Amino acid sequence: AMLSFEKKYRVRGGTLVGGDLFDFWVGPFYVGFFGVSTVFFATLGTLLIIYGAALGPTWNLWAISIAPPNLDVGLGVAPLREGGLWQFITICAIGAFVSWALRQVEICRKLGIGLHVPFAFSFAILAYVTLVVIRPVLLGAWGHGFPYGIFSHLDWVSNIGYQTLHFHYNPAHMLAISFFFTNCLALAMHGSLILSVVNPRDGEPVKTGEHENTVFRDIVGYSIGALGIHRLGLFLAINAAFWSAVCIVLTGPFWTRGWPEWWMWWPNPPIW
Ligand code: BCL
Ligand code: UQ2
Repeated sequence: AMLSFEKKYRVRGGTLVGGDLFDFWVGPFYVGFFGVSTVFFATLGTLLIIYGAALGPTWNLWAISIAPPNLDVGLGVAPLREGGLWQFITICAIGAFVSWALRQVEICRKLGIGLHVPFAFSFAILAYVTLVVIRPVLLGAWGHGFPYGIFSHLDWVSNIGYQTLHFHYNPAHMLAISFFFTNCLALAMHGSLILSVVNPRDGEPVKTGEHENTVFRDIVGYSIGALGIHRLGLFLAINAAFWSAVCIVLTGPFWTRGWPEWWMWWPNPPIW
């Protein structure tokens, strides 16, 4: 359902490719060239996953898994049943994620707003591409990608973690986790603050920015401000994804020993 005022924002133009050709909506959804390509890649990828599941030994949703090629395939192309499906699905996934980001760009251009949303989403794509393309290429085999399955990808994470003895000692992993947790704190503070000002006692008017600032000045002596909290949130979220990508690309291509060993400089500083 389109709200009456939305119509005036449904403007022509802003497309990156195809001019007016794909410049249309389906119900509430803007389509565009990248809407078409998103649907194409997402549908093809999903069908390939279902095909892979049909080839496999089980329909148990938790146990279905589509594995990358064996390591001896290196960076070559594998037969469909021996990792080729994984390669095909990976191409579809990247095609769909990048199409989705570019569709966000077109919508932002139409509306004349900043590109912050696609910019932010691109960090999630970066983390995924690091796992299934950048790191496998650096290590010389597609087999270093993670398998597409619920429990199988958890097993992959655990195995890769223990290969370096203690993944908590990976300094970029530490940073990423700290950003995820701080992000959670910031969103809890923001969400609860906004709900608190729009839910005053019965009969009282909804409160505004003055109250928002005052409650945190009274509690911690500082308010970051209504715009500031959103800048902080975006900063924390982007850094969480970015340092995740860094922590996994370091593991193998740039650090092959146990992560605890990376800290061997720490007990021998020039001071203490
Ligand atoms: Mg660890 C990775 C936290 C313990 C080994 N670990 C991560 C990071 C994150 C984390 C920092 C995963 C998030 C990420 O990459 O996001 N680990 C974490 C925490 C603990 C922990 C908090 C903890 O103990 C409290 N980790 C351990 C233990 C090790 C270990 C010690 C195992 C024994 N950890 C590893 C390994 C890895 C991690 C190995 C990684 O590879 C992973 C990492 O850093 O990967 C980069 C990034 C986000 C994405 C990749 C998602 C991308 C989304 C795409 C673009 C879009 C999807 C669309 C979707 C399909 C459509 C949905 C449609 C719906 C209808 C909406
Ligand atoms: C704030 C503010 C908001 C907020 C929040 C704060 C009016 C509506 C949550 C409080 C934020 C602070 C004190 C920063 C916390 C820092 C970290 C690293 C978590 O001041 O302005 O706007 O939502």
